[in-house]
Amino acid sequence: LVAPLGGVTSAAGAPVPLRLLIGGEWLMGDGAPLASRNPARPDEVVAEGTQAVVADVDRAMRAARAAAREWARTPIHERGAVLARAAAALEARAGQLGLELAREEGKTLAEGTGEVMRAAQILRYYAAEGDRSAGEHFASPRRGERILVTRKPLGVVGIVTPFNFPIAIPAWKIAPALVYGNAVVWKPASTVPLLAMRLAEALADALAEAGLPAGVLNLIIGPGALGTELVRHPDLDGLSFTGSTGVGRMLAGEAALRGVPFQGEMGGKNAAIVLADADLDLAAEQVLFGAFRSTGQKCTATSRLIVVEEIADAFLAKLAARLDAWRVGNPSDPAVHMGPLVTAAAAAGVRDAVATAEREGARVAYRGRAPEAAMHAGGAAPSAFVPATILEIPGEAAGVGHAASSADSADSAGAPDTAAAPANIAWREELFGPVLAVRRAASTEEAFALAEDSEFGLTAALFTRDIATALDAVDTLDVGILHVNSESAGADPHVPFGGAKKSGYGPKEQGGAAKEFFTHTTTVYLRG
Ligand code: UN1
Repeated sequence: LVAPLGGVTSAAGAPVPLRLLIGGEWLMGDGAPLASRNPARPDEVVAEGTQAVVADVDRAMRAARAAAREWARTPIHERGAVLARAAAALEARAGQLGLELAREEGKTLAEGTGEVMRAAQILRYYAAEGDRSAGEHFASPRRGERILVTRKPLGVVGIVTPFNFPIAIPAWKIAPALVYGNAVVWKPASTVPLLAMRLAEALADALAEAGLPAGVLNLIIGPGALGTELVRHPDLDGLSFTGSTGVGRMLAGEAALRGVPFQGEMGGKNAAIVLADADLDLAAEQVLFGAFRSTGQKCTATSRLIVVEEIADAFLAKLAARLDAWRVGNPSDPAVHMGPLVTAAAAAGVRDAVATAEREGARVAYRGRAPEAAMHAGGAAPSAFVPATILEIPGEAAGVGHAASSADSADSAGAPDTAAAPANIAWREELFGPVLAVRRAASTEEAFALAEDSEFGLTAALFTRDIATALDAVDTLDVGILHVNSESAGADPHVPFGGAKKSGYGPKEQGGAAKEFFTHTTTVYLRG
């Protein structure tokens, strides 16, 4: 049965020992040492231990396979009850987990606690889906026959998740996987091992309390290469991935070779379009949230701003005033609005990209204050902080009616293929940091064309009071998610989530889409 995580708490000071969860037991990996650090205080180790090796992936897959059959035959209501129990455990510990999110990932306390509550909401949603589950029944063209369509789990599914929502994204994959009867092998980003252990612990404890097979959820902490091992494992029946487009497409290729379904939620370069008739205060608030909450580390983050020329200066001034009022610092301090990036290495990458953008002609329209020296408690250690930065990108008009032709560039991996695309890294690439690239548009039509000037298509945000313009955006913008008068980030468990172009591959997540992905059907011709 499940051993507790060693009664481990994470009071600052004592690193939590890392464990893998395989077949219901918390085990040490046989691989290289790994430590996660507080990005705001690099001398503070949050969790440490050893990582998994390839053989651990195999053990986890076997454990999942051994548990899968009994789990699939457990009534869906009982499977749902496990999720509800785990949701209650997360809620009861939301304060502590929110603090651990701040310490290991760098999210502010408010966002971290909010993420834990959201994960609980997701688990409850899928628990209720168990109660709602229904199949289909058809009449038959033949006498004395009925046709039923039943849903069955895929079997053993792999789940590969990023660092940026260390609790919520895994929850929205693992919850549907489990409730629809699959066993899971989960490989989270190795930068957030403690948070992964916390979610796994809530679920494993709920399974143990219900006397259900412990190997239903297995946790493998280790390098990215283990994701490739997972998708190549002969026992794998499906893979759900969130992360970069490059890794996602590689894993999708492996899954295709194996003939197993793949669900990929990948990058974004999401535009906010602010038109002259918009409520500019609302737009400034929402663009600020979209671009800089979670320090810009969301695939749904607003990383491009397209603003019509006549209000551009006024709007940028509003944004700057709001940013000036933001406190940047240690995210464990409840007064702080923006923390560091997840690691100093990630921050160095964003700083380099900003320098490149400036060399490529971007003008700094705003650069926030760096946090106080006290944040750099690691002395000489490189800082994980990057100031909020707004870059204005010069460029030709976007070639109205032409730029949109990049829409189906799914096979052009990386190369900008639009003549009008400015060759600026901050406009083109997902930087995953607090950087907003701005272009001015002469008209609504040009603003839409600029929004379409991207190889990504996850979300967009449009700020206007005109319903006809909003409806036009629905038809014009090739995105998976469109927000009218709200920020580009955000997701709800009951509606599909996922993107177009380079942002997504395979079935979408959440809502009914999750059931489609995590099950397959058997059509039963039934005669008495
Ligand atoms: C959100 O916008 O609240 O990695 C969720 C990401 C997305 C989830 C975004 N998969 O940022």
